[in-house]
Amino acid sequence: MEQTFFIIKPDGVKRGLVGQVLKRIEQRGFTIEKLELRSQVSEELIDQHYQDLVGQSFYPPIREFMTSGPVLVGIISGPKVIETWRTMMGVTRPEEALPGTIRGDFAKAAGENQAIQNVVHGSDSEESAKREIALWFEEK
Ligand code: DAT
Ligand code: MG
Repeated sequence: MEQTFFIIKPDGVKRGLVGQVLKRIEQRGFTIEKLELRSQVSEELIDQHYQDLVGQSFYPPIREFMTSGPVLVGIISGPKVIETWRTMMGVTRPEEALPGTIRGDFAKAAGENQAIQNVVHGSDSEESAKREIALWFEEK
């Protein structure tokens, strides 16, 4: 069965959105295979997670945001879960995310020079899902 990796980001946990996000996963019929609250994520782990973005000018605020508070991380499974979870999340920018999506319903638009805080993460391909599951859950 296909699996994907997701994060409820610090804004989602702080704003009390955990229940509503998990409800959508359950409602959609996906299986929660793993679920862990990580109270403090290291900068090193976030840099590895976002390895393709580390060099970007907007990246330092993202690192700061992602290490600013507890996150909930997990694995969900089901048919076509990678693509479907991305659809359920909505697009990256809160102001462009459609109503009905998690980001479109909950994410607050960022001010200038602020990190985009968009409530959730989801792996964007089978390759990313495998890499991210190993990074976050397997002993190194
Ligand atoms: P997504 O989270 O939709 O997969 P991504 O992987 O391209 O988007 O980027 C990861 C996070 O980094 C994203 O949720 C918000 C931030 N980000 C991406 N592109 C950005 C940009 N051009 N300016 C500011 N922040 C950005
Ligand atoms: Mg991404």
